[in-house]
Amino acid sequence: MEWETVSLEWNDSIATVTVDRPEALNALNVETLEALAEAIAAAEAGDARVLVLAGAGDDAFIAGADIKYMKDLSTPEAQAWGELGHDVADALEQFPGATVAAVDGYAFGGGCEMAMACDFRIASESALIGNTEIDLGIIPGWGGTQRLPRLVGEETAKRMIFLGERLDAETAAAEGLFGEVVSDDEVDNRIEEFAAELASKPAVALKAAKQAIEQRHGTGGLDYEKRAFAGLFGTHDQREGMKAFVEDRTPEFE
Ligand code: CO8
Repeated sequence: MEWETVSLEWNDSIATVTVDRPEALNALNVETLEALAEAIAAAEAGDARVLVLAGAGDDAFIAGADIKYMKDLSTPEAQAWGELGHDVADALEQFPGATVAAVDGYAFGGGCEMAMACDFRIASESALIGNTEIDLGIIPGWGGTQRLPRLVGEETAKRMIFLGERLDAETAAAEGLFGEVVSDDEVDNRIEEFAAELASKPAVALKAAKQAIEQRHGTGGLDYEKRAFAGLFGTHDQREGMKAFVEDRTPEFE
């Protein structure tokens, strides 16, 4: 299958899914999210033992959901948009093989959320990550309110989300958001090596271990987040926050 903004490449049983929208620092619009969903499904259908999720180029993993698309959405439209992103994040979380986010560059908002839906996050030294949605007058809408506290603990997650912190790689690793940080030159090799090691393990046992670990999490929080996120669309702060990003100025919140 061919997609305009997503590619799927195979190296034996390792599938690499790459988001490629350089003009928007790999931000996710509807077309790209739909392509991602199809690429992940194709990797699963091809029995990938490991899925690596990456962003094309050195500047960005995924700079978030596409703000230009999102800025004028109504609540029902935001609800559908939220569902689509949740479906992709859930597909990553429930992928039968191991998943690795290769975070080289910006991973903000929805980019951070896609990375958190993976089993592992390996970052380059220059990567920056955060659930930055608050500065747009919204909340994390693709699972961040549930997955961030699991990784970093509740108080730290609240600090990061309430303040919209943009963390450098070293800080993110110290807080538990990155599993590993590697120099910019070495990060691709390290991810290849780690993926090969994962792929060499017994696939059925790895899948069982992953599913057993996932049993700890219910879906109530994710469902609550979907409703809360959509409900913020149309508020003054959401309209102003996103308009200010597009106009490249500081927002004036109520
Ligand atoms: N959406 C759309 N376009 C973007 C985005 C984005 N998230 N990020 C960057 N771009 C575009 C810029 O507008 C710019 O386009 P143009 O050249 O046409 O003006 C181009 O990419 C390059 O960006 P910059 O010129 O800003 O590059 P810089 O290197 O100066 O800055 C940053 C890079 C720091 C990444 C900056 O672009 C930035 O802060 N981007 C926004 C990051 C952000 O806030 N992301 C979170 C978005 S909200 C979100 O993800 C919600 C997820 C949940 C959705 C749930 C839906 C229901």
